[in-house]
Amino acid sequence: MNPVYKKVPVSVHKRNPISESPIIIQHIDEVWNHKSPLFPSDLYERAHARFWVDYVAKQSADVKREGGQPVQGIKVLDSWASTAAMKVRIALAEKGIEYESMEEDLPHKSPLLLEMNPVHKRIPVLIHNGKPICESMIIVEYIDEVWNDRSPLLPSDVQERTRARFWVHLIDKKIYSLIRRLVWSPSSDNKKAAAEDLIEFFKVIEGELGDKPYFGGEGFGFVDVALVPFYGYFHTYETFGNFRFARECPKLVEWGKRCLQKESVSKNLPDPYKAYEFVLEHRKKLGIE
Ligand SMILES: N[C@@H](CCC(=O)N[C@@H](CS)C(=O)NCC(=O)O)C(=O)O
Repeated sequence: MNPVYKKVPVSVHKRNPISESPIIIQHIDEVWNHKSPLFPSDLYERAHARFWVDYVAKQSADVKREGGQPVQGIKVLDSWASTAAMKVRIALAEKGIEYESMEEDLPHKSPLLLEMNPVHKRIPVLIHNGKPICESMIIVEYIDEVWNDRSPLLPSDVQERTRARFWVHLIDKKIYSLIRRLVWSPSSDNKKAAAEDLIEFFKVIEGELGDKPYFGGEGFGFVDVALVPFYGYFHTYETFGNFRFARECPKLVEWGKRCLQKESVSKNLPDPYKAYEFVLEHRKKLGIE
C-alpha cells in the first residue's frame, strides 16, 4: 500500500491507497466536502493554511478571481538558477500571466524578501495584490486555483489530484538532500554512493511516469512543473556523478525533451552548461573543495 515510504498512516479509499498525513487530510476534505470543512474556502487563506501545515510538518521531521481581466501587481522574488523559482515561473507562463521578476542577490537578501517571507527568508515568493505566498509548490497550487479558467495543472478528479500531490510531496521531500550530497558536498565525499542514490530516486519517479507523455497523462501538469526544473541540471548531476541519464532513465530524458518543447519550460530553464558553471562558481564562493 505504501511502497515508497513504507510508513503509516495509509488511508485506503475506493481501493486506492493514499499516504502522507497532510495529503490524506486534504483528500478527506475534498471528498467529503459537504460537511465540516477543514481548509478555508478563500484561496489566499487556503494557501496560507497549506503553508503552515507544510511548515509544521517540516519542523517535526481575500484574493479575487481575475479571470479574463488583465492582471496587475504580480511580482516574483526570484533567482534565475533556482529550481524552486523556476516552478513558479513555469506555472505563471503556463497560465499566460504577466508578472515582474525581481532577481534576489541571495547572499544579500533584500528587505522586501525578509518582510515577505519572514519565516524561511527564501525565494521564491509570489506577491499578489500586495500579499505574499511562499513555498514554491504552494504558490503553484495557488496560481492554479486563482487562474482556474485556463491550462489546469492539478487534475479535476479527486483521486488523481491526490496522486499528483503525493508525487510532488515525495519529490520535494527527497530530491534536495540527494542533490546536496552529490553537488554541494566536498569532492572527497562518496560521490559514487550519492549518484547511485540519486539514480535510484529518479528510477522510482520514472516508474510513475511509465509510458505516459506527462505524469498526469496527455497534458503537462502539476508533477511535471515540480520536476522539470531539475532536468535543467541533469548535465550537472551527470558530470558530478559520472553517469548518463540516457542510460539509466531513458524515459525520463524523453519526457524532459518533450517538456522543453513547451515555451513555458524552455524560457524558464537554464542552459545546462550555464547551470553547471553556476554550480562550480557557487561551490568556490561557498569554499567547498
Ligand atoms: N522549499 C522551498 C525551498 C526554497 C529555497 O530553498 N530557496 C533557495 C533558493 S533555491 C533560497 O532562497 N536560498 C537562500 C537561503 O536559504 O538563504 C520552496 O520550494 O520554495
